[in-house]
Amino acid sequence: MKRRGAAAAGEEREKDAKKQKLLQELGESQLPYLMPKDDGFHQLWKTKYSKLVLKNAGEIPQEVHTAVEEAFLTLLKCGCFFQDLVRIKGKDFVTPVSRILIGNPGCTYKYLNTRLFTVPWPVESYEINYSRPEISRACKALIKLNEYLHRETVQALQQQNLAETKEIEDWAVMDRHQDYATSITEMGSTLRDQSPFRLLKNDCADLKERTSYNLTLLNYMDPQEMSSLKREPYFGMGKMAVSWHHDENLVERSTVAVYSYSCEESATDNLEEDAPKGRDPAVWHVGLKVAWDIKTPGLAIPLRQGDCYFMLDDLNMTHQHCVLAGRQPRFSSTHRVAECSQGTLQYILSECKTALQNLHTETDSGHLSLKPLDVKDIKQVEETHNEVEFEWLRQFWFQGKRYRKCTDWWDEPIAALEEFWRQMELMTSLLLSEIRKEEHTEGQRNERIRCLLSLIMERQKLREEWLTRCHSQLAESLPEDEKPECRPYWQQDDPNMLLPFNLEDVIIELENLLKTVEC
Ligand code: A4F
Repeated sequence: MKRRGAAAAGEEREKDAKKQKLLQELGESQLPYLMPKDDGFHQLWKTKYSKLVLKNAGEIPQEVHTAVEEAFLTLLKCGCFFQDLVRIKGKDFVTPVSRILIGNPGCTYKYLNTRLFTVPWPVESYEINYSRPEISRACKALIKLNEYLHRETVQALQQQNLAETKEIEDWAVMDRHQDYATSITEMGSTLRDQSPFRLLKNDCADLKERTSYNLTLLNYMDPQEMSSLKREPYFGMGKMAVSWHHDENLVERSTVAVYSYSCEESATDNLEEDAPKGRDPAVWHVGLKVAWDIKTPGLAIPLRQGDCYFMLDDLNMTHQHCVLAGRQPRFSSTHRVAECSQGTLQYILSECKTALQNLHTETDSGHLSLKPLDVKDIKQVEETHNEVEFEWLRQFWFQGKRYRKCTDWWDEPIAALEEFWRQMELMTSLLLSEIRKEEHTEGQRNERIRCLLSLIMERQKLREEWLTRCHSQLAESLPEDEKPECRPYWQQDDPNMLLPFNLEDVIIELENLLKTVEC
């Protein structure tokens, strides 16, 4: 909210144009892709996809499979999976895949302009009420899976680092001739920083940061309930549950670990057809390709019940992946290190508190007034006002009452944020009164008006957009407890509100003030 916008939209348009050009160049033809049964698969994997690591179900302890299977089935039975009404390039779509986010309390994860809020998994010093005991058990199973995948990831990265370690060893051998024992401690910092030892020091901290999964996004889809899945456009890999993409909003170079659980076909459904040409449409696969590269063949990796895969290091940046649908329902648990510097409850509460420090309450009368604000303060207060309204409250209520299904954890924090937002509405109205008083020099006043105006214009634009989204045909077609709520919303004549929901008149007033001063 604070630092994105036009640049990101421009990037998106550029990517889209590139994608269209690529598809045009391809015409009717299709690019090659390999599967494990194909000649050359292992060579291609080793050379172009080495940061993809697979772990077959058979290599994973049975108790992990048993607990995770039970967790998936419980969450499905309790109605905890929801299709998201996401926004791509200004248009709304319902995802074919249903999801639930589970993770550290107070954490959120944003994908396709949708902020999902974690159903908290049990961590020390948090008391969490789940709506049913079996949901509590499911969350416990998923944090245990998280710990298991974390350990496996560290091991996989350490194995991949062997090559780097070898380089360090070679360096040390070379250095031994110059009294190796003293060289590490005594060499100057410049030399030490240029040497491969720098890698060792950084690797420890980075390894932890890039593998400490703070949440998992669970997916569920039954392809037989989905009438119109898209076909994979470049390679002819068949129907997709999720199109080609990079996972968004992750800590740079962090791993994504995926546990995949596809339900098994009954013997009667499982009639082998004549050796099919491409990938088997009955089996779920993950597809991979090198981003913006049509020379390197793609990969389609079959995923049997309980298989795991790891996208290590920068694989998610350099490559794109898609999920190719099989015939039977499938769950997955995708463990991520979400980049949440602006995505935790702790963060937004602290921003609100900073903003509200500019509101003074008189001890005896309780009378509220604004402390003197310079342009920098106005910017902080009004940006936080927009951030809490559009990145938290509207995002939360757009998802209906879904979070109540599993836990009441978010009720109190959202109520607190709503109260802070109310106080910020008061601050905006007090600020408008101040500006109307003309107590500053012309230059100062103009600067303050411009600052406030641009943030109020953004507020108005986003309110219109959210109001439209909440009443779109797609939104209205969702089941009752998933229906988006446009909140906060109030009528023009609401006596409890200091400013109107529709800010057009305020914008006109501020524009006129600017014009008057400039004339
Ligand atoms: O085609 C899709 O995968 C899709 C369909 C839909 N109705 C809504 C969104 C998507 C989608 C998508 C969904 C989940 C996800 O984790 C990543 C996704 O990436 C995408 C997409 C990238 C649709 C288009 C696209 O380019």
